Amino acid sequence: QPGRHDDLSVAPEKPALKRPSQYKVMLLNDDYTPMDFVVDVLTTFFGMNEEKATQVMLLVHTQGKAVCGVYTRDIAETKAAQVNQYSSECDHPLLCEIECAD
Ligand code: NFA
Repeated sequence: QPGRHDDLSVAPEKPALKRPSQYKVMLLNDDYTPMDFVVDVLTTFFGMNEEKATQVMLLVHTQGKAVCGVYTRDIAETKAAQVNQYSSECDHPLLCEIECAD
């Protein structure tokens, strides 16, 4: 019949898309890693400027841990692994871990 609408265009299905889970990359305090090295890690791996990196480093130092950034799972895992490998290569005990943010 003329003028009849196609059902699909009238009632579209909701697309089956979910927002990907977000993960926090946490930096952990220790008694041995030099403060300058931590600032260097935060500028190199997390794109922070010197001032922001110093703030986050001091937060980790005083609170025990702090968030360095929030990413999707693959990116968060890669960042943490890169930091842990670099620290180990430089003979510092500095560690990152990831935590689900949702
Ligand atoms: N606590 C370390 C020190 O006193 C500095 C540090 C800060 C280490 C943040 C790890 C993370 N040298």
